[in-house]
Amino acid sequence: MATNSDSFPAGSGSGSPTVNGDATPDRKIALITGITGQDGSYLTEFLLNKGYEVHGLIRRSSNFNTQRINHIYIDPHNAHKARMKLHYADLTDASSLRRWLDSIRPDEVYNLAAQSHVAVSFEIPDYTADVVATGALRLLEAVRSHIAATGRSHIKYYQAGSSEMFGSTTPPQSEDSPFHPRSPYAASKCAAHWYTVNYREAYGIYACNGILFNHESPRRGENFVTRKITRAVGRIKIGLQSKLFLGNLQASRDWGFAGDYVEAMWMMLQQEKPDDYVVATEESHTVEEFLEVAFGYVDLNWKDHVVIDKRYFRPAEVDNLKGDSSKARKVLGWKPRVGFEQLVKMMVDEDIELAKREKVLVDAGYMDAQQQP
Ligand code: NDP
Ligand code: GDR
Repeated sequence: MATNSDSFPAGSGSGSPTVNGDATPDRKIALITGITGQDGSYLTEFLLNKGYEVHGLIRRSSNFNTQRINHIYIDPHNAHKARMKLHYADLTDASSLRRWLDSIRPDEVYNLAAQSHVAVSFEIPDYTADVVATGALRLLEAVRSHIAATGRSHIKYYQAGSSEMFGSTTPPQSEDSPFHPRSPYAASKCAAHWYTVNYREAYGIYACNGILFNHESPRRGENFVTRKITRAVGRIKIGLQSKLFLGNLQASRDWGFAGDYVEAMWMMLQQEKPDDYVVATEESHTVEEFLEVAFGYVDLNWKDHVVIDKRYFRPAEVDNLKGDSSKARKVLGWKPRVGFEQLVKMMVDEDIELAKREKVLVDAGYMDAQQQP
């Protein structure tokens, strides 16, 4: 990211001149938690293209965690027109959330931050609940008290809800389907969902829940099954790896493209009234079908490489998710542009290129083939 790393993140520090809420009357200001994640990066690009000023809250880590947004970062010391600004905060730190809201004075708040890995949530349930459930409550409360203090009642809030909340409910799942969460992550997302509904009903806040089904991309975290598969396909094809260890291949998911889904988030906040929406492709595929397409695309047979490893099975599984997104299609006018096969091929293409770059490092002796950068 920044060559002058000491200065990062841009705009941090109270009273910083780069924090300019309400700066330009015709420019909207968005605040995004989870900006360094898959969706945060696509949403930032989308909002910048719409002319927004985008502020992202990032958490402190011992290494830079901004790989997904490096390409849109402009060092504020080198450019006056940097429209993406980053600030240190954490969903576990209520004071940081209120402080940045007061200072940035956003028009729209997108709460995307989460410990978002379902399997990991069984390992760290307490932390997952703190970030995913109570973190959303902290942010809603910060919005409520910010509005009470400033009168800025036009502020809008988006909550990143998940199809995991439906859990074992029979598909197709719509806004009217009951929740039956099957993990600490999913139960925490249900709490965040109801906090959002409650703050809308109790305080009249413009707050929406997007209930998004799985969405993927070349920027997907490498320990989610789709990216784990496409990374392996790239590395196997280039000769850096031979085996891929996976868990349950029979689970079905409604997989869409993240770039399409961030548009739906924005659309929800442009309506006259706040509401909750399911966002999905309405098509479901098993992990095995994903394997068939991904390996088949580069003339490999997944059965020659995949090894089942019990460690990747979950204490409780979500077997079948398939959304009914008719409300979002009708009310928002949203529809997905990228289909299943196109998505898989897009991810494989990018990961083949990535594996080629790794191979150069391996051949030059800068990297061990077992090690990933
Ligand atoms: P990612 O895991 O890629 O990104 C999560 C983001 O949250 C990262 O920026 C991460 O920061 C940040 N974060 C984690 N913990 C904290 C914390 N304590 N305080 C502040 N920030 C934190 O998720 P996605 O982009 O895929 O998903 C975005 C949101 O949508 C999440 O809430 C997820 O649960 C939800 N969702 C995702 C779906 C999907 O298929 N992708 C489907 C439905 C819902 P860092 O980079 O430092 O780790
Ligand atoms: P999910 O995504 O749990 O649906 O949550 P993930 O890709 O982790 O799992 C999908 C399915 O694949 C099966 N699976 C494996 N999963 C992983 N991660 N690793 C493996 O080796 C493996 N083998 C099989 C899983 O058991 C599961 O059935 C994602 C996250 O983005 C959440 O934050 C989001 O809310 C939901 O999607 C919608």
